[in-house]
Amino acid sequence: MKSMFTFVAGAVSLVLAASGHADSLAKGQISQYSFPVTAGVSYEIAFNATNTCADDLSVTCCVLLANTNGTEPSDSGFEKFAAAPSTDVASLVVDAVEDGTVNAAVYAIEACEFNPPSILAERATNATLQFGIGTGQLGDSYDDVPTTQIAIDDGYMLRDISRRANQATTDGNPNAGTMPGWSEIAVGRTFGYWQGFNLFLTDNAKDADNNWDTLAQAEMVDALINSGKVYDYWLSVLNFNSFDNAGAAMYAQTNAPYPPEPAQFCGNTYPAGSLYNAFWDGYEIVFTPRNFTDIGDNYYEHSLAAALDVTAHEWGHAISDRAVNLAYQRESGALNEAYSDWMGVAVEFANGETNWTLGEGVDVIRDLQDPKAFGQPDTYEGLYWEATDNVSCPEPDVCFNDYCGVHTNSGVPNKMFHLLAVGGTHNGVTVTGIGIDTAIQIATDALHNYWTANETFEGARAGMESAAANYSADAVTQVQMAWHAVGVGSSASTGGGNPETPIQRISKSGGGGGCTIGNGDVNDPTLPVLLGLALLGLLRRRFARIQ
Ligand SMILES: [Ca+2]
Ligand SMILES: [Ca+2]
Ligand SMILES: [Ca+2]
Ligand SMILES: [Zn+2]
Repeated sequence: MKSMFTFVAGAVSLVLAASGHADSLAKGQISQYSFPVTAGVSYEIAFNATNTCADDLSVTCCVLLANTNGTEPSDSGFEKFAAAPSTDVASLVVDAVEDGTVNAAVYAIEACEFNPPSILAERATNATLQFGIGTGQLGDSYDDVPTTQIAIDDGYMLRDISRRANQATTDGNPNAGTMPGWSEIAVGRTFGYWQGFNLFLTDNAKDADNNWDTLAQAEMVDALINSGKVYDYWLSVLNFNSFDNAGAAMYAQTNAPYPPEPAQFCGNTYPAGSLYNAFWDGYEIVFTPRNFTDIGDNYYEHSLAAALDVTAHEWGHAISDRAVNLAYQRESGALNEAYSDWMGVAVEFANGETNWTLGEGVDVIRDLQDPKAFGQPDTYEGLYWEATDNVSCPEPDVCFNDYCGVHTNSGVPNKMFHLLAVGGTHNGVTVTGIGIDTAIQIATDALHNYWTANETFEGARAGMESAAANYSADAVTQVQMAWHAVGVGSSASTGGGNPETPIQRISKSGGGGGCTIGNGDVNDPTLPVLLGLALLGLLRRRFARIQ
C-alpha cells in the first residue's frame, strides 16, 4: 500500500546515492546524527554501507543505531539497531510519541564506508498496522500475523504494535493491550556474525507480500505469535504490562547460529551453529534455527520457537530477571528455572494446551507432574537431588555441576507447583489445587515482593505463604501443603513434624552433572556470556547479567 506513506523529498536520493559520496569510519568509531520528529508519526530511518568487510564478504561492517528519547546512542547504549548483509539499504522504524528528536548513529564494527542515514519514509503511526498471513512450524495457520509496513520494497516487518493501548480500536485488531506508544513485540532475523567480535548481525524480519510462508519465516512467525500470547497472558492474569510491567518492548531473535563461531566449551569443541537451544540474554529471547545437520549430533526438525511453553519459559526469565534476578546457582538458581517452567505451563494452559511437559511437539525436556521421568527430583534431597551445600558443591560451575543443579533441583519446586495448581497426593501428603492461574499469581507476587537474590526453597515457601495471604486462607494452607508434600517445611495443620510417608533421601555428592549445553536443554542466560556472545559482550554491555 504505497499510498499510505509519503516519501520525504531528497531522502531517497541521499540514501541511495552513489558510493562516491560515502563517509567512512575506522573500526570502533561512531558517527552521530539526529532527526526532528513529530508526535504520532512513524519514521523509517535508512542507510547503506558501500563496502563489505574484507574478511567476510557476506556481512556489512557498519550498523545503524537509534534512540527514540533524544539521547545519543553509543556502542554500549542504544534501543534499536539495523544492519545489512551487503551494501543493500538497511532500515529501522521508530514511532515518535512526542515532538522532539530521534538520535541515530553509525557504528563501525570494522572499517566502514557508508551513505549517511536519513529518513526514508514517514507515516502516521496508527496507519502502519497490517495483518499478514503465515504458517508456524507445527502447521498452524494464521491470518492475523501483526506486521507493520516498511517503505523499502513496499514490504512488511514482523513487528507487532497491536498490543499498544492506542491501537485498541484499529480495525481488525484482536490483540488490544496497554503497551505505550513506543513499544512493540518484534522478531529479528539473524543472518550472520562478525567473527572477530562474535557479533550477530540481525535485522527486522521482512517480507514483500505479507505472506510468511517460508521455512525460516515459520520460525519467526512462531516467535511473534507465541510472544504475543505470553504478553496477553501476563496482561490478563498477572495484570502485568510486559515483563517489567512498564510496557517494555519484547524482542525475539530467530535463526541465530550458536555458537556464532567455533567455541571451546567444557572441554569440547563446538562448531559454529552446532548447538540447538533457546535463551534469554538479558535483553531479548534468542532461538537457534531448526537443525537438519548432524553437526554436534543434533537433529531437530523445528526450532524451539514452535513451543509455546519454551517461549513462555524464556519470557519467564525476563520477569524474574527484572524482579529479583535470582542468583543462577544452588536453590535460588533452581527457583529461577522453576519459575520459568511454571510460566511455560501456565501460558499453555490458558491457550488450551493442558499438559505438564515442557517442549512437547518439538523436544520434550522436563515434566512438572513427574520430574523423575527426566531425572529430576520430586522431593527435597530425594532421588536425583544434586547437592547444593557449600561443602558438597563448593564451586558452582556450568560444566561440572550445572551451577549446583539448577536444571535438576528445579524438579522439586516444579512438583510443588503442579500440586498447588491441580492438587494431588504426593509422599502421602494431599494438596487441594487452587488453579494454575492463581498459583502463578501467588508465585509472581512472591517473586516481586518477598523472594531475594539468594532465596532458598524454604524461603520461597515462606514468601509464597505471605503472598497467598492476599488471596485466601485456603491458598495459604495449600501453599504450605504443596511445599510440605515435596519435603520443604512442615504441614499446614500440625505446625511441625514430617510428611506422613518417609521421604526417600539419597546422599549425593556434587559434580558429574555434565555440561547441559548441547543436549537440547533450555539453557541459562549465562551461557551466551561464557561463549562471548557479542550482543552482550560488545554492543549491549549494559544489559549483561551480573552473576
Ligand atoms: Ca512472502
Ligand atoms: Ca506445547
Ligand atoms: Ca507443554
Ligand atoms: Zn531457563
